[in-house]
Amino acid sequence: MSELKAILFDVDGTLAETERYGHLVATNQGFKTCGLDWQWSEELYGKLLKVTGSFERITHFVNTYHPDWKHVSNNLNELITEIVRQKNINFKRIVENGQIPLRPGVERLLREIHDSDLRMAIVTTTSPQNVEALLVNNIGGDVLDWFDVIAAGDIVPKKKPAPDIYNLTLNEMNLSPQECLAIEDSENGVKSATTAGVPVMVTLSEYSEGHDLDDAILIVDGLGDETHTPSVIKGSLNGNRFINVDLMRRLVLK
Ligand code: XBP
Ligand code: MG
Repeated sequence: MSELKAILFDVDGTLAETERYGHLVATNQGFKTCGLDWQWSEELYGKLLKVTGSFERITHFVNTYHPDWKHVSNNLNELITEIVRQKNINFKRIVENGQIPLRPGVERLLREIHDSDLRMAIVTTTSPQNVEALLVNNIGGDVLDWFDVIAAGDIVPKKKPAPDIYNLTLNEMNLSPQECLAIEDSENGVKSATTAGVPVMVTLSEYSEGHDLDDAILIVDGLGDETHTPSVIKGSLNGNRFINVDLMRRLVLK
């Protein structure tokens, strides 16, 4: 039996629908800025999301769909690095324009946890700059201080589904996996948390369809709030109308 001490939040798909309306749009704009006629459809992007990290994802795309390009461009890594740089500029602008709101119930839950005795961390494959832009532009103030750790991007050798980013977070917070609960939206995220031994719940996002989420202890279609009770795909809300601190404590105790 463990007592819950911290909630570990994924970002993309979990806190906000950043993929379809943010990273995909920003990446396509980045291709154009770099003089490339590559444009990813929403469907292709859904397939490419199995590779986490924009740099890794674009590299996979070139190797898979444009293998000839390696011979044309004398430094593919330099080109992809520039595409990602441009993409993050675009993503920040999209977020700052207010086009990527937090999902329903996310701010409510973050505030509830912040006001409780529980700790919080961000555990994500995206870059720290993207995390900061999303949280500061949607919640503002000292929101970044709410998190003991913001574990993001290239600070680990292997991104999700590898457990590295969760292991790093547990180490920095000096917590055991069983004292935490991860909130994720994807197969890669569930695998990463589970491999690190962290119990994980899923809030389904627009790109969760078809993902293997079987290792999650609870699957809902959103966090819910006073006006909306989420649908439960796996597990139980134990009499709660939406995801809250009390429910999450019981999830881990079980
Ligand atoms: C999702 C990802 C990220 C984003 C793009 O991260 O895999 O790569 O798609 O962000 P998570 P970057 O679900 O772990 O938050 O361009 O910064 O990689
Ligand atoms: Mg995610």
